[in-house]
Amino acid sequence: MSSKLSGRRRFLRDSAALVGLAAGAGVAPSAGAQMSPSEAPPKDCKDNKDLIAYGERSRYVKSVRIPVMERMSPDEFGMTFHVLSPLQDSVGIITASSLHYVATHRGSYVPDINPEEHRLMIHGMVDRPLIFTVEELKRLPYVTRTHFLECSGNRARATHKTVQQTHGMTSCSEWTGVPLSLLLKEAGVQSGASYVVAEGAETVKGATSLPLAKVMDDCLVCYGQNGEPVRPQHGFPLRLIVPGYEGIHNVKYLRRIKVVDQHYMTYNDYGHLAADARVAALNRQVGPKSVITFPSGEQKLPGPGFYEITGLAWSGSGAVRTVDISLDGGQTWTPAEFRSPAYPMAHTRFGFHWTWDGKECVIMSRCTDELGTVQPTRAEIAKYWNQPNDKDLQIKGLDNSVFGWRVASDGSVHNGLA
Ligand SMILES: Nc1nc2c(c(=O)[nH]1)N[C@H]1C(S)=C(S)[C@@H](COP(=O)(O)O)O[C@H]1N2
Ligand SMILES: [Mo]
Repeated sequence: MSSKLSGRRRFLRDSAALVGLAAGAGVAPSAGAQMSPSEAPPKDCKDNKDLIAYGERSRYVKSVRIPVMERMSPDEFGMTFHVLSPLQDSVGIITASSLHYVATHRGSYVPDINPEEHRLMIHGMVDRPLIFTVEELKRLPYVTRTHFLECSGNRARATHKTVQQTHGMTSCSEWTGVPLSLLLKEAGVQSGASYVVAEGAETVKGATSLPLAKVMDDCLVCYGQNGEPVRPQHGFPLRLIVPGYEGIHNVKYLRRIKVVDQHYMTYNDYGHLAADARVAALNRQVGPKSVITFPSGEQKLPGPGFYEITGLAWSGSGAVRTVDISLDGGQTWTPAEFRSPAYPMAHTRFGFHWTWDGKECVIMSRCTDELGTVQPTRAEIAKYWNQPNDKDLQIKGLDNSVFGWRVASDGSVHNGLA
């Protein structure tokens, strides 16, 4: 206890800004928190039916998703494919569903599915083909687990300014659903089966081939996300969660599971299949990855003093074991602390006490997962692929390279690749 207290005193002493904050705490709101006289007073809940029925966040909270830079959005058909989560404002490990990133295959609208009409069919190499309504699925034993999703398009470029742009195609939810293994055991998988093809119900029929072993291990047919039904953008009424596999395998609007004897080509394989086995291997399970969300691009430190560096780490191979922080562009590393549980295949929140001396520096995070795999640096990736480590480095598979933010002496924070 005494060490905790002395630790706390040290943060306050180390920072002029925080001393002011501590003295004022609980006394008066800061100027920024006061309502300007020109703003209308908020409506009282009792006068507003909508606010009683379904809550809204404070009108002072402005954090929003944005489309990716690299694709024209909306496109010539009026569609937006990839929408980025505002990681710079994230706290804890759960992404609010309304701020979860969205990735949609080319040509598909978010379908408007009536759950009473929706069916999930299990067929192919099974003894008893089965068709479930959503209500029937909900009567079965279920589990709730926390898992991240990440799109393989989530790669930092030098042109990106914020962590939303460099890393915003990952999010983490609490998912609730029936283990797919339970449904397959009911159907009776025949010998010789080795894969399943999972298919979505929307116009382009997003589909994926998955190894039977993975499916029997931990895949979930989910109807719940963060305490409510999965939202339409994330697959309402049923969505397959394939923990740790890159986003594209997590089929939304799930309507069909066909048990088969080999990998079948699907819409998803377009642009994702690779002749080089080393690239192909990278295209399935997300490697250990992490990013600092504060301080991050376009944020500004008011001056030297104490800051809590914080960020997210995750791995497709299991739980995060350690996160290290470098304050000198990757030359030396010091362990960070966990600020959340480290669930398998879930975002894990880390924190690190930092007293900034006001000098320019590059801050980085590095994740090691429970298999002992360490998040690679760009230099290591370049060496592995026999490429020069420069701005043109083409990282194959999902980019899980160590990433840094450059903190300039004026406190402004910039993309370390720029
Ligand atoms: N049916 C269907 N499933 C889909 C997609 C889709 O367009 N249709 N997009 C995939 C891709 S590319 C990703 S990265 C994830 C994104 O999930 P999210 O939109 O819920 O974040 O869903 C995958 N599942
Ligand atoms: Mo994706």
